[in-house]
Amino acid sequence: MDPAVPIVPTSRPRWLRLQAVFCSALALAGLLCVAPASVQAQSGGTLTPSKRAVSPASAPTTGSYAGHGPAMAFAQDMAQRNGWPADWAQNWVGQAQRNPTVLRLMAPTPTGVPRNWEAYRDRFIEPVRTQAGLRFWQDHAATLQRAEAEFGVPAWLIVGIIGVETLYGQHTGRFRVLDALTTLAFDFPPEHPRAEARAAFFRGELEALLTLSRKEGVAPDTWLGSFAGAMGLPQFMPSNIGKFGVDFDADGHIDLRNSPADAIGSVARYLQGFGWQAGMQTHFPVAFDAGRVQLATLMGPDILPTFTAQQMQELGAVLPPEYANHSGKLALVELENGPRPRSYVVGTENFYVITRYNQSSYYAMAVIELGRAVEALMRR
Ligand SMILES: [Ca+2]
Repeated sequence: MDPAVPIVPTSRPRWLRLQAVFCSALALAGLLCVAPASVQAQSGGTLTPSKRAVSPASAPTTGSYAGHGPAMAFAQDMAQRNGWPADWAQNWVGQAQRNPTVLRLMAPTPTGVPRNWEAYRDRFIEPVRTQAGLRFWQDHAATLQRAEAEFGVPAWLIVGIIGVETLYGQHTGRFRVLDALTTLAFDFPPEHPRAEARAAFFRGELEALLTLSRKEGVAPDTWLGSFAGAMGLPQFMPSNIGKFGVDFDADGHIDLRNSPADAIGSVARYLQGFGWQAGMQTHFPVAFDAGRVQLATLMGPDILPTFTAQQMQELGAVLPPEYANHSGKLALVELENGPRPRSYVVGTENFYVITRYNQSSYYAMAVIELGRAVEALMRR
């Protein structure tokens, strides 16, 4: 969950990704060819490593942030705000190492690469991942059931998210989070269209990391995660661990890297916090009345649920009879399929909740389909 980056942009490029950064999973999945672009978010990073080389002339060198003016000043401010010893904060920020790989991976990816839902889907809904998901569900069935009872979030959705993010903990990231966040906070790539805002975001995450370290009683340089600082099975950013982390195995610590129970409870609480509604479908099929469909109007709000079922039908969408009177707001979701025709579904408010984890309709669809595929294996 790094905020940031949609792995694959929604129907139009966005710079906001709320939760997850599964860079390791993406890289392994070879998604670079699928995603055009952007990966940035409020919280996070880029999912799709850029192929653009960092020019040697401008590439930051490695080195510590000890003596770095803005970093040291920020450490002092943090200490004052939080009542920490100033030398403690400056010592840890000063020990952070500038990491050029983090900056290279965060740089915007080239645009113009066609998106391809079918190719994207095939990377995630495949036997290795579904079998790992089956084992995860079997191993943690009681915990998943407890999370569903407590937070109203179904097991299949939690299983889908953790599977897409990290292949059930197999790829949680090997970057030192202290280095990644400090690098992004003080050396964010200036060519990024929202460099200032992104750097400010990462300064907030650095503060959250130090807060978390004090709370958990661990050294700030021990955390490992993605290049954007997302950690553990569900790839939570530090601030989201603070807001949504759950000690679901009741051992006194929130440990998203080593405790599947804590990861399960935290994912469920996160989705509940963003408004998951138990029992509501995520999406359903749609057809169009070719003679009167107003596609541009339907696509206008992108994935934000905006239309009533009645309004959608007035704009030429043909909904399945069982959803013709759906009571919540809806969005038309468009998925590109490379050179083949685009496909469409109608997303409900619950579909939108999943995109709060990663602002991408492709991400949400992959999570849903993986979770449902594993659920089917469980029922076999
Ligand atoms: Ca725990």
